[in-house]
Amino acid sequence: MPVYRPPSIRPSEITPEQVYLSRRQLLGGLAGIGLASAMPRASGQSMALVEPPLSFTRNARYSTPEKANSWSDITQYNNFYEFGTDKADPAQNAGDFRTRPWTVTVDGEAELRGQFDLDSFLKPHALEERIYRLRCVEAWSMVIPWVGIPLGEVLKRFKPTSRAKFVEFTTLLDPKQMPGQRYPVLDWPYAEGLRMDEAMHPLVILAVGLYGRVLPNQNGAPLRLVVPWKYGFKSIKSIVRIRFTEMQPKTSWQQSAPQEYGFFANVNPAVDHPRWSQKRERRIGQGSLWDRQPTLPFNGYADEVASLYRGLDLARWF
Ligand SMILES: Nc1nc2c(c(=O)[nH]1)N[C@H]1C(S)=C(S)[C@@H](COP(=O)(O)O)O[C@H]1N2
Ligand SMILES: [Mo]
Repeated sequence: MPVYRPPSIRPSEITPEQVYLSRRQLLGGLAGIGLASAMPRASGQSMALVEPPLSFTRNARYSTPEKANSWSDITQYNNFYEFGTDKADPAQNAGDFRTRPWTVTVDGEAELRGQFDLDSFLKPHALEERIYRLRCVEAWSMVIPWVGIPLGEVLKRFKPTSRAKFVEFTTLLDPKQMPGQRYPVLDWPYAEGLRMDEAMHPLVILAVGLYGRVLPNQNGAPLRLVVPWKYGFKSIKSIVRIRFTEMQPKTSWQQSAPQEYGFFANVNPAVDHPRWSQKRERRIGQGSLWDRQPTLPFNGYADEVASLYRGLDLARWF
């Protein structure tokens, strides 16, 4: 992946000292309640922690029994190039990112289109918790307890037409707030896409929270996609636009390196990345740097999704 190093800013520099201290005090005060062990002690936490916990039901059918990664693994080891390319950058640089008010635009091949305030966009849907594996194309993985809503139910509301063959997602473009966008690391804004049948699959969610709390900014607040059988880069963050299209949309990673990042991006241990093997992966937070576990086809979700790709040569359409 391209390398650039934005100036590194400590949280104490980007947050008024008073706010920074009161957040830390608040965190101290959380010790003793159920989630305390999973809650952050280090710097870089977001204001999400001062919002009330979300109410949701757990979806056991679509949750892995594996042990979830800690709050600090999930919120301090991130890919969010809009806030820098180092894993620690998003937690350091996204703290003041404004996620309200937030407008989601729905357009393209659908009977209903329009601009929606995030709260009205989400309102018809009940929140669910789903514990999913996330497999990054860089050969590491995590287990994350997301809170969100099934994407398919959202898309149906807008009555896609028969010409809608794909769905395109776009991240906010705002170089003032997103320092990484001041550098040509990717062709901003970040964009991703799914084929319509993939998008409608019940495993795909739009996440608004994790560990029962509002999403920290570095994890893609206020609204991000989660597609558990695909490499993490499909799971686009801070979405402002959802568009139904007839043609396959261009995705940022495909445009930057088409031979390395395909449109489908299905986790496939049999297809190596041109620069490294995909056979194994490192589970963040477990074992030593050298411990690797086998990568499962479709990231372990083959029973649910393999049928979507029947007849497709997955080595060619990677
Ligand atoms: N807008 C945007 N979305 C993004 C990215 C990004 O750089 N920008 N990185 C992707 C990659 S490569 C991964 S692995 C996941 C990481 O999600 P997490 O930081 O919440 O674990 O976000 C994905 N979504
Ligand atoms: Mo990734």
